[in-house]
Amino acid sequence: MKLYMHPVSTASRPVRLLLAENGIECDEEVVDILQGAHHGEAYVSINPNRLVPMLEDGDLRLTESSAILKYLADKYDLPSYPKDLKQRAKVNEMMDWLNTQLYQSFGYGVVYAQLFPHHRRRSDEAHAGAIAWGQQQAKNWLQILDDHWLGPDKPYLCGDQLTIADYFGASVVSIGEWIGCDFAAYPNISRWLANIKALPSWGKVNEVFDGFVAANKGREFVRV
Ligand SMILES: N[C@@H](CCC(=O)N[C@@H](CS)C(=O)NCC(=O)O)C(=O)O
Repeated sequence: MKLYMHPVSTASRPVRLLLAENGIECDEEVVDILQGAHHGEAYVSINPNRLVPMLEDGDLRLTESSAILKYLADKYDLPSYPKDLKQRAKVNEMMDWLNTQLYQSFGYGVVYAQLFPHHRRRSDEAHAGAIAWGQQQAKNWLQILDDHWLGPDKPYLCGDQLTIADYFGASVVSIGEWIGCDFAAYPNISRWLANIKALPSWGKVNEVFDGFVAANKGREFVRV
């Protein structure tokens, strides 16, 4: 099995966390998305999306981090993707919500918009307006994550047990650290994120990402 990935990538980090936490052997190939390697012929010919991660398992090529997490959890029979119909439906619901609601507005609308030149809008005014809109949306979703999905008691997103939604969600939320967000305004998110960061493999899997976070300390950003 081989994972094409980049260690700083939001969508690659949860897959690498699942692999590390469960001691699953998997070759890794870094696709240097920061240097444009995902646009090179070699990678485009196997993944025209030009995105990471992508998993190769024999004749299977799988994109979409959420699908990869589910595939690996099923393949290795992991308890983090429950088999019970209703419990699994709740994990799927959470992952879809994270992917389509929070990640879109927070990741693309706020964080990437401020970090990556290819996310810049046509004029300064349009760019600032897009970020302000993303910020407003992201704050709404983060408040809902804090109040509704987590609330004061749940240690994990889907209840008392860690699930693949936590691997995914922790990556999506922690990208905010890249622009200096500390989530102090969201006590339940802070508490939950600390639970996921306490996983034995978190530090190692996220060390490159943490380096990027440290490099941005002191820079000005629009935050949530
Ligand atoms: N929906 C995809 C998103 C993948 C994605 O956005 N990958 C980013 C890194 S986190 C990427 O490859 N970006 C390259 C680019 O934007 O040029 C997934 O969940 O796997």
